[in-house]
Amino acid sequence: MADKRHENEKDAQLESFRVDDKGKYMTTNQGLRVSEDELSLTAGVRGPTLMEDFHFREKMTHFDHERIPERVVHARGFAAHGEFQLYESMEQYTKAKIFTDTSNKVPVFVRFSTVNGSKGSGDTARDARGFATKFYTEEGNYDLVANNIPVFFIQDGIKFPDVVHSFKPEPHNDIPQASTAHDNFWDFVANNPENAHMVMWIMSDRAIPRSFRMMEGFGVNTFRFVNAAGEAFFIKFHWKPKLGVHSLVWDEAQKLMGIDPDFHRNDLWDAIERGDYPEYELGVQIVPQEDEFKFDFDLLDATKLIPEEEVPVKIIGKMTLTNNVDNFFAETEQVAFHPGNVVPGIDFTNDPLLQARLFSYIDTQLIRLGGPNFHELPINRPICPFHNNQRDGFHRQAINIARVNYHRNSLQGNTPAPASPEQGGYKHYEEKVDGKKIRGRSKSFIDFFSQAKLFWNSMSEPEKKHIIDAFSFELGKVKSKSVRRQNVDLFANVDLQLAQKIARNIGVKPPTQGGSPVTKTSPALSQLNTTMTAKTRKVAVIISNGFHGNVIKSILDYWKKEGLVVEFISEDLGPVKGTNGVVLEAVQNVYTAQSVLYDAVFMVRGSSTDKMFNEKAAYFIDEAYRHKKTIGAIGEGKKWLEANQMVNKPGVVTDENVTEFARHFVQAVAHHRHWNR
Ligand code: HDD
Repeated sequence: MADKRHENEKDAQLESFRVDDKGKYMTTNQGLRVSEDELSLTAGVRGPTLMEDFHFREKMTHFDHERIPERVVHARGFAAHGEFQLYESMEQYTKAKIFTDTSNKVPVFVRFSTVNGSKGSGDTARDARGFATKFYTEEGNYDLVANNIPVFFIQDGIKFPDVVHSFKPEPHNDIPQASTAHDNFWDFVANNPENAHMVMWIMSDRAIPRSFRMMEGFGVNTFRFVNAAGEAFFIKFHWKPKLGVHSLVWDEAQKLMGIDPDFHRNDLWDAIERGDYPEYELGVQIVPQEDEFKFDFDLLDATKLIPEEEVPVKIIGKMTLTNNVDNFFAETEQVAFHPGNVVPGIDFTNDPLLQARLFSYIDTQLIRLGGPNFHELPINRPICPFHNNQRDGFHRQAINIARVNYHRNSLQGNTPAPASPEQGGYKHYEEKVDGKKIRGRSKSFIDFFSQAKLFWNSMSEPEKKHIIDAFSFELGKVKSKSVRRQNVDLFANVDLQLAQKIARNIGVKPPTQGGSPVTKTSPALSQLNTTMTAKTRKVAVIISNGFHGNVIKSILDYWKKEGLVVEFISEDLGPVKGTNGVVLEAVQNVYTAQSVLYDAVFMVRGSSTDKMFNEKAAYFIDEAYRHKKTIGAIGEGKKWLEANQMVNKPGVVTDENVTEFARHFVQAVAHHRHWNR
């Protein structure tokens, strides 16, 4: 791994825990040098293994206990280190140092995840993605535990076990893995209409991101900022990726589950190793307390978003991911997030989903990480000192030297002492709360369909088509006809045409009435309105010996300048020689490379005498074309496009002039996909 370590306080702390075994003697965990690691201690070469073989027992016992329970949700994840830099002080709204001190770069650790699948499932499943960030601030750890979808399935956390049970593999046979295309999930959907909005998002392109680097992140719940004067503001958090928000197509996502189940992991890892550090801007929507009831939905309802056109997202800083982890288990697996990890100036609201979250995250770590001391694990430790009277428990690291372990005391001057707010002590926002103890839901939470319709209205035509296709795929897999029909009836409340189209595709009688009257749109919700750039997009260059060295070199030089990443595919792995002494390195051949691994294709070579090559190359281009990707060809390569009637089609670049070709290709790649093909 290239050493691009970005030194900061967290990195320095982690450094003290890093262990390098290279060049060292092998020892037991007690430090005793081991003289033999392949042969057990036995009574004679053909005799039984002896109990006294402590080395064997230690090695085997440790191995037997290597696994810990996977996360009950978000089991499959991938993480990186980075830094957060604030653009401007937000002191008007919050006293949190992380949001007021622009001089400081705050170390962060970010874990991306799918929600549904097991730890060993594929990256490109149709699912929400987790986007959890731990800020190691000087006032303590602050966790922003976000998803790439701004709303949630349910309004009250007491239903979380129900929704999760419904989408996980069914209990009788543990099928299907990492998929919501089954009866239990859709039975839950139909019978819990509050999830209609979230399900629209899950059926949309947002649920099959192109890359972790091309996803938004949303805090979902409404949080609170509190400034030094004690004034509070409602806050929605947003991460906006600098590369824009882009998705795969469903056929591609399904194929990637087999061809490269680690597609998103590889993408993030490689980008960081190359120095293409992923960047996300942090934005906040700020609502003054007095505007709490200004909206046609309830700010405390996590199934609703605040349209960006109504309350603009104020961009306040940028996060850059600069380092891959050294050890997946120690860092990515053992990191423990908790929405309740806040700092002075950031507070909660009465959102019943958030309130439930505040209980669940600590509770789940106790079983997952095996005790109450997981905050001492290197990845979870704050960079600031921490002192209290908590003691003991499994795997305690700290050796608390004081005799006193209680408050109040006289033997230690009543320390560790609580701090006043002026001294940095956290003080909860003093919200007046007065009510009867009831189990009930506010009437302001009851509109389940207006924002689902707002989302539908805001989609472009291709996005709408993808949503219909996704519903048809998922509901088509549902065996119960009654559940299929119930869902069509549910989504008829959102949009009649949508429900009718799905009904036709899944063998259910199309509904004749329904539909939400909402006509509003929110352009910010459509991925067609996102940043379009070719930067870091991956191009497959299909090439063979004898290519025109100078021409290809000038194209590649230009693309490099524009930030494209190229990979050469030839008949054989190894050097590919062109004229003018230009030599390229083929790292893939037609046996290993598949079009779904790339954003675009550049055909330099013509057909071959090798039948297999011709078949594979033809399939490669055809598949890329069907997935609406940019295709470019020069010279001999053009024959492939002519043979497949692709010439002059949108996103197919064939300019004769080399400079124009290189430029137009980049422009086409920046488009992401050519839906008008
Ligand atoms: Fe959660 C993990 C995000 C609702 C209970 N959640 C988890 C992770 C993310 C989210 C990103 C993975 C963290 C990591 O990488 O380790 N969760 C969300 C968002 C929600 C949400 C954005 C909607 C606002 N979650 C939610 C509710 C509950 C939970 C309503 C329970 C009442 N979530 C958990 C958990 C997990 C978790 C069971 C499993 C592993 C973990 O916490 O550490 O506690």
